Amino acid sequence: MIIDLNRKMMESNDTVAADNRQKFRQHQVKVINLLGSPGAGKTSFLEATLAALTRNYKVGVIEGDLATALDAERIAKLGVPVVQINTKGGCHLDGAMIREVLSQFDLASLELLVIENVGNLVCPSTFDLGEDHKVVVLSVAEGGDKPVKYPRTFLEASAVIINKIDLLPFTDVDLEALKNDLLSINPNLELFPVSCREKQGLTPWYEWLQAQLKLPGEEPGSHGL
Ligand SMILES: Nc1nc2c(ncn2[C@@H]2O[C@H](COP(=O)(O)OP(=O)(O)O)[C@@H](O)[C@H]2O)c(=O)[nH]1
Ligand SMILES: [Mg+2]
Repeated sequence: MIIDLNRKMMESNDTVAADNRQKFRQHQVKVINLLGSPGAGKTSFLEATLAALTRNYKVGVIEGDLATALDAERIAKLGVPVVQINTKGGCHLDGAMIREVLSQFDLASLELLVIENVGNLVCPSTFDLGEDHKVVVLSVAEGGDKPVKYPRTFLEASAVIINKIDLLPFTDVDLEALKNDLLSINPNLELFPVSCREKQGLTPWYEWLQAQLKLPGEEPGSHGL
């Protein structure tokens, strides 16, 4: 008899992720699973987002890392509740890891939870964590061929942050061609070209995020940013 361990593992992850999702809904917390290669700028993007958001929204962060707590220390400096998950070499977070740390947050008081996944364009995309949206940070320094080489991550995402546009003149990336490639993989993607370093292009992202955070019946923009 051949047992498909991979399928069994995914089935059990889906069950845990569904429980997580139910808990998030019960507490009206929106959850973003932030994906991308090592060095794409996930933590920098999160820092920029938190700086804009935490004036008006209560946000928590889970930092997934292979070995260190460096990113969690960066986030803690912003006064945001942050929990570090150390995967001890594991290449992705899974639903059970998230479930295990949820008791460390006061979910009832949060409006948004951002989970920075382990830097990797392959494994994290197959593990549902219970999030509302997967958001991918892709930097132009990685080269323009990454979406077509790693389509799965982009297929399941709601938005792609095209980061480091300040470096475009030093790369051979054609921004319009990159956008077309992304949309040919997933026509529903929201695309946000930004520079976290130069603080460029972030306003449309803040507006999109704010629209996701709106509660049923709430006026658009009632929180402001
Ligand atoms: N030039 C440039 N560098 C950036 C930008 N955003 C992040 N970086 C740099 O890219 C490196 C990796 O950033 P980090 O946020 O740690 O990436 P992560 O591994 O995806 O979390 C750091 O040296 C950042 O300063 C950007 O918009 N432009
Ligand atoms: Mg990081």
